[in-house]
Amino acid sequence: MTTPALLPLSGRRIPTLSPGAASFPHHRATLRLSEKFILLLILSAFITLCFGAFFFLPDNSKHKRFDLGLEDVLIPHIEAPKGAKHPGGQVVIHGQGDHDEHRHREEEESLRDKIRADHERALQEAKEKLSKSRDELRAEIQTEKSKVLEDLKKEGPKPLPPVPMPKVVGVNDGDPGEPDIKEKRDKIREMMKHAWDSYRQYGWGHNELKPLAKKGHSTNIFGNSQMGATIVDALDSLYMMGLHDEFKDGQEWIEQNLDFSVNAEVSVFEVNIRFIGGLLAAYYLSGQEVFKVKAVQLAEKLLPAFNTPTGIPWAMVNLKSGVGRNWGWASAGSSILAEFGTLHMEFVHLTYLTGNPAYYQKVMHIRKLLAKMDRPNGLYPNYLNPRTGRWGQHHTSVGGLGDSFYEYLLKAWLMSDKTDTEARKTYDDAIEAIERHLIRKSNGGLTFIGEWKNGHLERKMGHLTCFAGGMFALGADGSPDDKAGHYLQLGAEIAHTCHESYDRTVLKLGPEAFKFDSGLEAVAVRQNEKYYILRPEVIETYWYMWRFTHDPKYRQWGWEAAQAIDKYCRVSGGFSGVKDVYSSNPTYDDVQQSFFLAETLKYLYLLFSSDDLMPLESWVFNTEAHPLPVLHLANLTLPGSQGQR
Ligand code: DMJ
Repeated sequence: MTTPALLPLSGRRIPTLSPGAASFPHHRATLRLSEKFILLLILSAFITLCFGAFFFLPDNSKHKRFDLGLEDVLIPHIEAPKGAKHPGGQVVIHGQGDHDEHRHREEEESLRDKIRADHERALQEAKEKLSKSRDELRAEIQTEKSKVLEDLKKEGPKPLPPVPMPKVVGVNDGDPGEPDIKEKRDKIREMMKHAWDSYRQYGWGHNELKPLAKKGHSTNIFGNSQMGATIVDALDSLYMMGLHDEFKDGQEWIEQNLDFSVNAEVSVFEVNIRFIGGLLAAYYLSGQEVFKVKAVQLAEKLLPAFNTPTGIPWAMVNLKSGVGRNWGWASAGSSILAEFGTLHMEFVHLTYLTGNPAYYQKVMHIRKLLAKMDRPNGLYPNYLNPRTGRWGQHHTSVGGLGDSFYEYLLKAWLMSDKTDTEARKTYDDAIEAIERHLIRKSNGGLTFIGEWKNGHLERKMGHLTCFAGGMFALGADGSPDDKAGHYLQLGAEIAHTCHESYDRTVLKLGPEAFKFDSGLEAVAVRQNEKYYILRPEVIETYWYMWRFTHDPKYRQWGWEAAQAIDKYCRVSGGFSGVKDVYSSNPTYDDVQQSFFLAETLKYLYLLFSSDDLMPLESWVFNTEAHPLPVLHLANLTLPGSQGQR
């Protein structure tokens, strides 16, 4: 087909002029005719020139061919004629001179015929095009375009390369044995069913549920589209709890409705931990391809977020346009440590499953960039500007804005079967600085993790920070200088402090943030810090501590929390957060968060299951509690990883 760009678009068909038409249009029409003629003339002259030049070209056939020695690379393999040396060496011909000369002449002749025919065809096509109107040409281009699109659609997404399924261990019933524990576990499964059924009935397909208004709900982290966040987030919990009909129902919705070609601006971090993490976990647990395919489709849509001057991704990206930006509130246009630092686990799995090195390279680039930066007091500030590559405000926390960055360093090491020692070392160094500057004991003897703000320690701890108890316990084994005992102890102390923050409230549910100041110990002061929104972090730490110590108090504390949730957060349309845990008559926030099904109920269920359900030697839970299998990277090279590990 003639390249549309070469077409003379101004060369419309000459309009038939009615008598009495003004002379100006007639003049323009005459000009077009001559333009057209000149163009045709130039085109024919050019073709004739090429055609003629061909006959004057030197005869290259007598020259040695392939003398650059590149043929082995560019041409798979050419069988050398008998008696000839391998191409690239001297060609030795055995008494066939005349015969070969004759063959060359014939080849040349047929080549010339072919070129002649091609040129004539091109000339003919050009003539035809010139005789068409602009509208006709437009219509032709449009038809071609639609045909290409149609063909592309028919082809569908390219199938992913098959890769060996990592060892999937411990996906079993996890029956705890003891009847009283089993009873508790059954109660948790019943709570899961109530949360799911309510969402199924009132919020199906929406991101979350408003359990009092009994309708769908969404926050800006998912954009303005209905992406079924609760379905994706809940899948693996349903699977582990043996709720297989519900799982199937969710799978069907995903197959038929989950589409990422939407004009929605979403949080890269949230979509990664909830959707990609959720889909990957559902894939590994069930083996259903659809989850893997959807995870990869979504990941493709997140990649444009990395198109920044430094490669540090934007916080948000529009799934359709690929345009990214940062939160308006984040220190002078910064990206957030806990957001761009919480992609590693999922992205390594994406590269493993697709063979596409891009994912791995993106997250390794972030790691390398951070490694080169100066850190005030060895601490990582929560804000980093993706344009300049400089830190924003010097605020460090192990809670909101910082938390899962540290978690993913440790888990990158665990997930690599402990071969990613760079990640482990970075984690150890970061924790050492945190212990030195952020971890203190209160007057009443409670260990807490404060927040570092421009050289000053704020003696306040967030509910989010409570996950760190579990993280310290998980990282104890393998810590430097044989400090395993110390970190397990630190995990226990944080678990205790966080339990106190629950125990010192009226509802026995923890506030969003609590202080250790002016005689205050683990209690919230400000009204806007007294809410509980069904968060998992405290229960998460109980579960890890249970796995590592089997101290029954962790099951006891977990059960207290489960009962409190069932008593104060349960409503007929699901579960809701409460606005004040110190009030005996709390009001609801009317949101059933998707992480309640993904994390809070899953950790509770695991707490009352036997340890052989999802053993920690084989699975690593992402920050949204989606389990990903350990990859035995010692036997595996990830595409794009050469020389980087
Ligand atoms: C979850 O989405 C994840 O755990 C995240 O890392 C932080 N907080 C929420 C739940 O509180």
